[in-house]
This record gives sequence, structure tokens and C-alpha cells, in this order.
Amino acid sequence: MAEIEKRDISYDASKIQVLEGLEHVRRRPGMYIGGTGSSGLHHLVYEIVDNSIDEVIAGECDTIKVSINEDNSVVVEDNGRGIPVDIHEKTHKSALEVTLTMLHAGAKFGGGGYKVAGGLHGVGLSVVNALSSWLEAEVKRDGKIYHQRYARGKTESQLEVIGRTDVTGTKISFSPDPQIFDHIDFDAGVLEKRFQELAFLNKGIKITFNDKRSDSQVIFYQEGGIVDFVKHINKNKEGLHKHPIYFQTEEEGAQVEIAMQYHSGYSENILSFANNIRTQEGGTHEIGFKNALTRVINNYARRYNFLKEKDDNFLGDDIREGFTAVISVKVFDPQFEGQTKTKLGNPEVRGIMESVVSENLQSYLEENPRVGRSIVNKAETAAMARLAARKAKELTRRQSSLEVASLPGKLADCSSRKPEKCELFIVEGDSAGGSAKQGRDRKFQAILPLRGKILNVEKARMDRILSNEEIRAMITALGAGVGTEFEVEKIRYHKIVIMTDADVDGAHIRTLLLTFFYRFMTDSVKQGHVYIAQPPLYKVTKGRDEYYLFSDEELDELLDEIGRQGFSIQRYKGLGEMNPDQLWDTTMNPETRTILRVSLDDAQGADGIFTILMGDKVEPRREFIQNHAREVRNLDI
Ligand code: 0RA
Repeated sequence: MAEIEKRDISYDASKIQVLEGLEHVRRRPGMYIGGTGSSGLHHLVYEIVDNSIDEVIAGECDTIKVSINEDNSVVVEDNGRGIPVDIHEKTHKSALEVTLTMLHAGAKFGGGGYKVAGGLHGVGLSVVNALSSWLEAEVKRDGKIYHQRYARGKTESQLEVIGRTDVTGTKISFSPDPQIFDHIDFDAGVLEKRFQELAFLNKGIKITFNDKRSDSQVIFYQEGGIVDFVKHINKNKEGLHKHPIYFQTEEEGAQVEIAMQYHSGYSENILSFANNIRTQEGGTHEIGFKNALTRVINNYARRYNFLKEKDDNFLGDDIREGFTAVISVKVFDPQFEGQTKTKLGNPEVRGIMESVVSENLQSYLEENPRVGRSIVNKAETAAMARLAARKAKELTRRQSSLEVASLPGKLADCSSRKPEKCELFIVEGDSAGGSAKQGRDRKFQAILPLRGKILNVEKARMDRILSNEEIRAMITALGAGVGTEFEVEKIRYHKIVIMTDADVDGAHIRTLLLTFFYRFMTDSVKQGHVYIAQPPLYKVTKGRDEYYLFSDEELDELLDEIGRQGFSIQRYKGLGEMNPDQLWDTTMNPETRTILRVSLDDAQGADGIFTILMGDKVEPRREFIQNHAREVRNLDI
């Protein structure tokens, strides 16, 4: 034990050599594929598919077939040129065998072309081979079908010709090694998401996905490429212009593709990619794009006198409100930087992007003056809302602890002034609010009851939202501003707990509050300050024993345990049915309660549902309600 630890930390060159090549991949898979959990497992498939995609980008391949067999082995087949099989001079091995058995051998031949090589992508086929209990390669090339088999990265059979053919391509079959991976069970949904993305990003390719475990087949093909991607993202939104704006060029060796569309909502959504990899942290392509967008729109607004001499320029944020864009660049030598290696670093890309966007967007606006005018109008209202929000911030922000008077009247504040200890319960309805006020620990728990239906955040603009009494009370109580002015470091409570009834109305209000936090206090969600209380659904009384149950499953289990007679069940329809002590014991006491921390994904999901329920489009709403008729029967929208 001690010896292994020592070897792990004191790695000098001689020791590394002992573990060179695929042995090292098997010993430290995390260094190559990120880990041995589900993400690493799926990475194996992406790695093989990415290699086929390189062949697509080279213009030599248009079809990729992926199958998951019943035993979770995988087959990836493409109709590219086929991995070369000629004999390598130094090693006396075929190029195929070198590619599959030597670490980082892939780049040595075939040269040129845009390679997917970012973060954990592009580690090479040999890594997949090393982590598979077996792998078989079949190459169709020069009229022949070649075959070779490997086990745990080692060659198991000679390269053989097993038939003749008049087509070309590569087929890799492999079985992830159970000695390496925690579980070997591919998630079709996860794979499909990536295949869909690749189909959007590589216009015209066809990826067929055959899941033999469920006997289902899906074909991913997007004739319109990233234009389809933008339409897909905006499908429940009302476009400001019918077709996404689209440019594509190749400049100084970089391929650039941009699609964008304004819509009637308020969110900004830019998805950027470099060599087919999502650049979550942005980078030079995104910066160049944003700079040019801001400059072109401001210039246009001035030239046509929408902005007068005395007016300030629009800010980038104003111009990107209600805006969806997909930007995709392909460069020869992508440099991925940042915390998660998802930030494009190539400095030259920024300038390329700026010039491509400037030229093309300018001519688009000249040719489509009506679109130009509506974009400027939208930026104008966004700028006005921003100024209104700043004023509101000054009104609502509590400057010091002396200004208790400015706190909302219905807030029952806590006595502690240490935000990291304080909790704010946002409670639906006055009667539940009353119980919560009596039941709480007033040292660190504050209660804010919300009455009635809160304003419809989706349709309302920032300035109107800020005039809603319930929303203002919330903003004031938190004391950290709102919207672009929100400063999460200033929040007065580090736990914001949404406590609503366990019925449809409660779910509705919860969705709405989550949407509000997601859109207007985003960092509060990002940093994990927002929670959902879990009040019990049932109370079972048997003799002198009382049990609180939080789900139907728990109720079933309990009844099995205590016997199905001589008891009574109370179903809590609302928080108001609980007395203060019960509410404290079951839902508020940190020692005994469960509260759920809201993730950004949860909040984003609520936002999506919200857009459907409250947005401008009738059709998706009807569909949603039909599909969820049972849950939302009583929904008042
Ligand atoms: C190097 C050179 C050439 C093709 C490939 C690699 C290649 C690799 C993979 C991996 C999966 N599918 C693939 N298809 C092709 C081209 C050699 C030539 O014919 O000039």
C-alpha cells in the first residue's frame, strides 16, 4: 500500500518509462478519458466517432453507423477512405496496428486536415483499444477487406485479408473492459444527444444509431446544419425574423460558420464550438463574434439615425437580449484552455471572426432593413429596461443593516446578520406563512409569504417585473439587486428555500419562482443558494405513533411495515394544514428536514417548461398540456 503510494507521487523519468504506452492508459485511464464512470465509458464511443468525423471534415466520408449490441459492445462503421494498412518502415507494422497499439500514433500519418483534438477528445484510437477487453478493426481499402483483432490493447491476430470489396471504409468493434469501468451500460439518450449535435455541426452527414438492446434505430441528418440547430433551439419561441441569419466562409485556414436568430423572449443563448467540440468557456471565436456584433449593430443604428448623436451606444448585453446563435469554427491546431479545457485560445481566430461577422452582418442588414430595424428596436427596449433596473436597484438595495425600515412589511426577518447562517423561506400563501412564522427558529430563519399568483415573468419586461409587489418584496428581502445588476455576494441569506404546497398550484408557483431566479438572479442558482423544501404528503397515525411520509412509495412501505389496519391517514393538501410544530419538525428543522438544492439544470428545465406554458406560442402549450394532462389538469394559465 505504502509502496504504491510512493510510486504514484514520486514519478521520475525512469519510472514513467516502465509504464509507457498502453499499460499506462490502463493504469491511469482517468488521464485519458476523464474517469472510469459513465462519462469515461461514453467517451470511448465519442473517440471512435470523432475519428470518423475527421474523415467527414476531410470530405471523404458521409455516413457513420453506430450500434450498441445487447452485450454493450459497440460497432462504429464509416464509409471514409479506410485507415491505411501499409507497412510502417521503422516498426514493420501496418499503419492500422500502429494507430491502435501505440499511444499518440494517430497524428504521424495522414497529416493535415482539421482534427478533433481538444480536451479529452483526440486521445486516439489506441486508448479505446487499451480500455477494451477486445477490439476488432475491419478496413475496406484497395479492393480488399482487412481484419485484425486485439485484446486489452495487445495484438491478438495478424492483419489478414478476409475478402474483397469495391468500397472503402473503417469498421471498429469493441467491448469496454469490465476490469476498467465501474458499469458497462451505455445510455442511449446521452449518445443520441452527441450524435444530434454532430449532425447539426456537420451538415449533410448521416449518423445512424442502432440500439440493439431496445431494438430501436434513429437516424441523425440535418440538411440545414447549424441553421437547423438554431431553429431547433428556438422552436418554441417566436422568431423576430423567419430564417436564421447565416454566414459561412473560410479565411486564413479557418472555417467559420455562424447561424443566429432573434426572438421575442429575453434570454441570450450562444453555443460555440471549435472542431466540433462545445466550448463551454467560450474563447477567441466567441469574443470576436460578440465584438463584431456589438459594433455592427451600433454603427447601423447610428447610420440610420436610430441612435442620435447624444445617445450612448447599446451595450453588448442589450444587443444579445432575446438572441440565439450557434458559432462553429474549424481550425488546424485548436488550443483548448481554461478550467475544463473548453475555451478556445487561438489568438488569430478572434480577428478572423471579427472580420467575417462585420462584413457579412453589415451586408445582411443593408439587404434586410426591416430585420435591421426590429433588432435595433429590441436593443433599444433592452437598454431602457437596463436603465430602469439600475434605478430599481438603487431603490431596492439595502445599503446597511441600519436600514431595516426599507425591508418589506410582510417579511418576518431573522435576528442574525450573518448571511451564511441565514435562511429565507419563501412561502406560498398567508396561512402557511403564519404557521411558518410561528414554527421557525427566528434566530436564523426569515419568512416571506407570497400572496396570490405572482406576475407572469415570461411576458413581462424587466421594468414591469420590478413594479410587481411580490417580486419587489423578494428582491428587497434578498438585498442584492436584480438582473444584470444582481450581485450574489450581497445576498442577505445564503439559503433561499422555496416552500410551496404539494399540489398543482404549488408546482406552478415553484416553476415560476425557479424561472425568476434562473433569469434574474442567475448566480444565486449557479452558486447553489436556492433550495426547495420537501413538506410531507401524508401523516399516518396508528395508536400513539405518528409518521410523516414524503412520497407514495414511502407510504406503501410504511403500511407494509405496520400492517394495513387500525391506522388513519391524513393527506396534506397544503402547508396550511400543518400546525407550526409539525411544519418545524417535518420541513424546517435543519436537523430533521430534507431540502433539495436546485441545480442550474433544474432551473433551466423550469425555464423551458415556463416558456412553453407562458410564452407567446399557443401550439407548444397545447401539446404540452395534452401530453401532461394528468399532472396539469387544474393548472390555471
Ligand atoms: C489516416 C489517413 C487516412 C485515413 C485515416 C487516417 C482514417 C482514420 C479513421 C478512423 C476512423 N475512420 C477512419 N477513416 C480514415 C487517409 C489515407 C489515404 O487514403 O490517403
